[in-house]
Amino acid sequence: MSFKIQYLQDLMDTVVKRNANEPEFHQAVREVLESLEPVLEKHPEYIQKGVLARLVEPDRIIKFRVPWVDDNGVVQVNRGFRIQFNKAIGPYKGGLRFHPSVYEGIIMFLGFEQIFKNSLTGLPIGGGKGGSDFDPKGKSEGEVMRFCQSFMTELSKHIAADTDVPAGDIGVGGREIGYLYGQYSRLRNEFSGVLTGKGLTYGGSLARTEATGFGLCYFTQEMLEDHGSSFEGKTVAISGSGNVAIYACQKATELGAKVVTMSDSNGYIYDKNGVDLAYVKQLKEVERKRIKEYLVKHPEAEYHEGCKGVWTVKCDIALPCATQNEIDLESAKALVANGVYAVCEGANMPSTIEATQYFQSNGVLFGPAKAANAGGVATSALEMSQNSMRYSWTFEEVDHKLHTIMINIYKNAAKAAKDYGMEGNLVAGANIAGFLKVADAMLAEGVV
Ligand code: NDP
Ligand code: 2IT
Repeated sequence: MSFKIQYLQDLMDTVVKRNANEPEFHQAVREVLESLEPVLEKHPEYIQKGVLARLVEPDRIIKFRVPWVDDNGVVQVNRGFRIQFNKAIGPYKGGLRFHPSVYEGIIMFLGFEQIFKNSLTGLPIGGGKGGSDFDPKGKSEGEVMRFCQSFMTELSKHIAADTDVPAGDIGVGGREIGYLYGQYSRLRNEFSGVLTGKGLTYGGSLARTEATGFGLCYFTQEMLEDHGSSFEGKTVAISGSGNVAIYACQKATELGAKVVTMSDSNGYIYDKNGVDLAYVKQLKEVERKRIKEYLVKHPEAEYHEGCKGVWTVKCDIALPCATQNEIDLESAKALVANGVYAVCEGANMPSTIEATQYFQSNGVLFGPAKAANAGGVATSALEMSQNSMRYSWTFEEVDHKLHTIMINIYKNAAKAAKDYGMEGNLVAGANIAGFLKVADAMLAEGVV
């Protein structure tokens, strides 16, 4: 599709030309620019002051070699990235992803999305993202530690507690954050809140582990209640079986739903009795095994090879919590044909643009990632606050703050959509609400 405002079409063309071969980044930018058309019609100053042209170009892209020695004494070389996208409203903030599919375009799309998501939290955090094409799967503890130490040896030159504060994402959980933190602390000889998602013994926040999944369900609950519905008695399909999926499963179940699926990159399980989450946690968080092992304890459940099939399971609510573009148009059609009522995105950009439009034009309640999964980074910002205060809040205090933040994100996105004549369109609402705060800060701070 082309834009109504010629400036946006020209800007999109520039983005595509300047960042050739980065389709995920193009997709993320296109969606935001489309949402902003009605804002720019009312406020041409954002164009005149170059706000959009500056927003689509990161402050800096840091790209580095990560050499490490494997258990056989062989030197391995991976590539590391940190993209510091925008710091108009706070220090760069966003996760690190370790996955073989990581290249510059993935970090660009994630960093760009993070600007708007972080703004939506209402907390003072700018946008950034990083990672590596390193695959932690199948590596020994020693290999993971040496990789993390090498990665941080370079990254430490570019981050600091008031400058850029990384956290986890795919392939980076508590274990990796621990090794990264240890190396930073050693190199700088300081103890600061330079990473979030830390362990509870060295400055981590209670409820950060649960935050993205719990936040996703708080957002979904608010959206459902706004339409006279709830999780109570609903059947939920979840993809993924990592950090976000596990705690989304826990909270959806606590709120009265039955979660019937989980997946990994090999396949998915279907348990019509409701997923045994304690066993999934044991398999995934402790033993680091594949989801198909679920059948060892639950032979009555089904396992299917291939992760796409998860969207053919009949459900009322779908919570994609694995990866980008996991729901394409075909999967969206299958979900709608099975009567899905709501889709809320736990993963970043899990629905293609065509899938999103299909949900919206078929009356499915749709909660976009930037809004729905912002609970993780919001709680990271709460971890930063606690680190600055040298204090820690109880689980209940953090969880309560998270819940309030998610309700506000829903309300602000819904209101922005309504204010700009697109009532019910939370994709547009989230993009607009996230944009306005950053854009106004950029106007105030001048051309930088
Ligand atoms: P984890 O590494 O803990 O889990 C990722 C899960 O997704 C695993 O089950 C993994 O399966 C599956 N997965 C990963 N890549 C693919 C792929 N290419 N195809 C199919 N399945 C895949 O990561 P998280 O749970 O932290 O992250 C999941 C999503 O949520 C990501 O999109 C992330 O960006 C997003 N997110 C994470 C936040 C956080 O706080 N952690 C915050 C906000 C968003 P396998 O084990 O086979 O790789
Ligand atoms: O995508 C995300 O928001 C995250 N991976 C969490 C980032 C963070 O800084 O907690």
